[in-house]
Order: sequence, then C-alpha cells, then structure tokens
Amino acid sequence: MNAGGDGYGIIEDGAVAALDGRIAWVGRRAELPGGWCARIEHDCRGGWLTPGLIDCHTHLVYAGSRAGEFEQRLQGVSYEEIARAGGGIVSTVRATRAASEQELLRQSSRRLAALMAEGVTTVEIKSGYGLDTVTETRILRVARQLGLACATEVKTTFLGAHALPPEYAGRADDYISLVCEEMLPAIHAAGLADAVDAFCEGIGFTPEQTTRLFDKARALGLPVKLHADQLSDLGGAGLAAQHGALSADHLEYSSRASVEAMARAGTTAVLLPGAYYFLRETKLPPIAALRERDVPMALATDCNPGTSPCTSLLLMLNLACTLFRLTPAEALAGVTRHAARALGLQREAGRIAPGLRADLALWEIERPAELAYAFGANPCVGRYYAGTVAPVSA
Ligand code: DI6
Ligand code: FE
Repeated sequence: MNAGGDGYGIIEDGAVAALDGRIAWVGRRAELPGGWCARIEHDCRGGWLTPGLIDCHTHLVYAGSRAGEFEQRLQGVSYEEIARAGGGIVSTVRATRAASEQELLRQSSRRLAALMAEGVTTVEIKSGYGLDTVTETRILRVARQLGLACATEVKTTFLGAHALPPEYAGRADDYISLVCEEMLPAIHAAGLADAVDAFCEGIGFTPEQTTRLFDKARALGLPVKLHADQLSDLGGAGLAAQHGALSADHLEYSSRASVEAMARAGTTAVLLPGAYYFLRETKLPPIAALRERDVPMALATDCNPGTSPCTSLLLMLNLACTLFRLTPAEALAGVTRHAARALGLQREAGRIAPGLRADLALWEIERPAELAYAFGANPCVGRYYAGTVAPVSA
C-alpha cells in the first residue's frame, strides 16, 4: 500500500514479490513481470495486505501490575497524586528490580505475542523501570532477546530519565548526572540503546535536565525522542524539535509554537490515545494544527502498567478515530509509514515498496477502514517478516 490519492494507496488485485527478505516488486497482478509469475508462493485469497504494523512507543518490559492503583484512581485519587505519594512508576520499578531476567522475559514475551497476533512486525521497547544501571541494562537485554527470539524487529530506547528513583529523592540533578555519566555510556557501550528518551514533566524532569541528557545522547551519536506535554505544557515538544528529535510523544498540552517547531525540524508526532483514554484526559492533542503543518502523526500503544496497560495496536486505531477524530486512513498511516519515521526506519519498513523489508500483514476484511472500525476484533490472518511466513504469536 503506497500513499495514494485515496489516502490508502490501494492496489486492487495486487501482487508483491520478495527476494532475500526485501520487497522486489509491487503492483497489479496482471502486470507482474514474467520471471515472477512462475513462483507464486502465497495466495492471499482475496485478503488485504498492509505493511506489517509498527508499534513505535511501548514500555512492555516490566514486572508486576498496578491494578490496585487503578482502583484508587476510580475512588478519585489522581495519577499525579499517586506518583507523588511514592506509587506510580516507582512501584513498577520496585517490582522490576526484584524480577530476574528470565521472569522479565517471560512476562514481556506474552505482551509481545499479543501485539504480533495483530500483524505487528516492528516494536519499540523502552527501558525506564529500572532507574539504576544494573536494572536498566537488564531490561534492554530482555528487549534485545525478544527481538532475536520473535521474528519481529525490536528497536530499543533508553529511558533512564523516566522518574526519580527513591534513593535520589530531592536530588534530581544528581540523578541526571548518574544517567548521563554512568548509565547511558555503559548502555551505549554494550550496544543496548538505539535511541534515548526522557519524561519531561512536573512529575518527571525539567526542560534543563532533559537538555543535559539530549546533549549527552547527541555526543554519543544517538537519536533522541521525548515524552512531551502529556500532563502540562513545559514546551517539551518544542524542545525535542530543537534537538532534532525523531519524535515527540503524547502532546496533549503542546502549544502552537511547539507544533511549528516540530514541522520545521521534521519531528514526528506520536499520539497515544490509550493513555489519554485510561487517564480520562479531556485536553485533546492539537490535531488540527498538526494536520495543518503536515506533521506526520504516528500512533502507538504506550503499553505500560500505569497509563496504558494495553497490548492491542488495532484498538489504538479505533481510539484515535473515536477520541481524536483521525480518519481511518490517517490511523493506518499512523501505525505504518509514520510509525516507521518515528523510529528512523522510513527506508526499512512501514510501506509496501521496492527495497523495503518484506514485512506484511494479511487481513480478512472487506475494506481497510475496518481495521479502525471494529474494536476488540482481530481480523489478522497472516504475518510475514522479512519475506517469510512468521508466526502470529511468539
Ligand atoms: N508517561 C506515561 O504515560 C508512562 N510513562 C510516561 O512517562 C507511564 C508510566 C507508568 O505510569 O508506569
Ligand atoms: Fe510512554
């Protein structure tokens, strides 16, 4: 599916040829070059092929559950109040520090399997529930192992600046020094991070602390991205753009000026309707401004135990349309070509085009809008990763 005038780039009665894991040709079956006709390997029987889906923002490696906090929030306690009282992210940090690598791998591979069952072929996984060098390293090692074991590409992101660990209470600048001088260099030297992220927020880190981290990341040659303007406007999306970030994520409170800066810098907007829904947020991200300035809008699950305990990327298509008023075509682009861009993978994945990796999902649907229309449904009937039939589960 290419970006065409119908918004989807539909090719009716199409065919895809793959060679050595890459797409070699795509077009109408009647025009398939002679050499390829002799080697039809998969008859899709009238199903719809899309690029393999890309979940470009997850925190899926963690231990434990926060169902108790969910109950508290239903009694009227806010997410920020829970965090300030020592719960929230820090409670997952306690459970994750206590879990062995094996146990983390076991819990996480179930989450990844659920994503794969919906045609996902690329997933980004962040650290951020360790907040010390040993545990952050363990989380990213587990993420790498998932990538090796699962016929799915895993891109890792170091999110050491996710929250302040209790042992650094009142010493956020010292913690950022630890992140910049010890954690990030060690993780980078071990080849465990493909990008660097931070939570720039009242309950996270300030723009100044974020800038220190970004400067360090850039010095090491690592791309950056940011949890920006989720609960308040600290100018995070603008800051991310200034640093040439791949993406700025959440964006509920982002200003017009930040959107302009993203447009100028080519920073992708990653919208996370699962967190918006689960926190019962009412402030909508600036969709009209993003559209007007042609900022690519990606969509992701934000899979995490506190604000989006969800392993369905298809559900995000529905939520983005229902809550954010995206069109189904925008939503599908948000989990394919724009999601690829949010990971710097636009020349590798996210479209069905010659030269890209042959990652595809096969759907039993009558028209593409069905992917966004039905919620809680899973019409995925096949998954191809790098040109081979891949399991729809781990
Ligand atoms: N924003 C989020 O929505 C997640 N992290 C972040 O920075 C929430 C993480 C959690 O509550 O465990
Ligand atoms: Fe997140």
